[in-house]
Amino acid sequence: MAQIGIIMGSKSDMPVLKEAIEIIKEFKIEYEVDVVSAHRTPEKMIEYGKKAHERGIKVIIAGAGGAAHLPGMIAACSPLPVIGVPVKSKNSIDGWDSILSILQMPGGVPVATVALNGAKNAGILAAQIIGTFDTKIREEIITYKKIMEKKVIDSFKK
Ligand code: RP5
Repeated sequence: MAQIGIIMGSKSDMPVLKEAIEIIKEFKIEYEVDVVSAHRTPEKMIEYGKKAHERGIKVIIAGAGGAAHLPGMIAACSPLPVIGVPVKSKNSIDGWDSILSILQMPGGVPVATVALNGAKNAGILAAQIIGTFDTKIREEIITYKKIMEKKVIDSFKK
């Protein structure tokens, strides 16, 4: 059963969001992926936000570019934690439009916003949320950090 829901405003966001998918696969967490647009498929978006937790999803990663309303609107409809990924899309001026659309949420409706195109970190953060109650995943994250540390140290041995 999928525990992480990954959604994006358009299929054109996939080159960015695939970095979240890759790291979630590394952590061996089940996930689902879909295209859900706040503007083009608003009813599907509301349905997704209202029902994801009933399917067993624990955390949602939502990526969008330009006037990036998807993460905030999903957060408005869902009781689950939402991680927002601002995408530098073809309709984005310079990325700031996407960042600010996702970051500047009103009080009461948080979206944990990662860096521009920061889908890898969104995947890691989602895994860490799963790791708060799943010790096997927590161990995977501890191992991941150890390997990362070793790679950095090994990359610059004097
Ligand atoms: C946003 O508009 C999507 O999330 C995407 O980043 C951007 C462009 O979408 P397409 O015109 O490529 O479908 O809503």
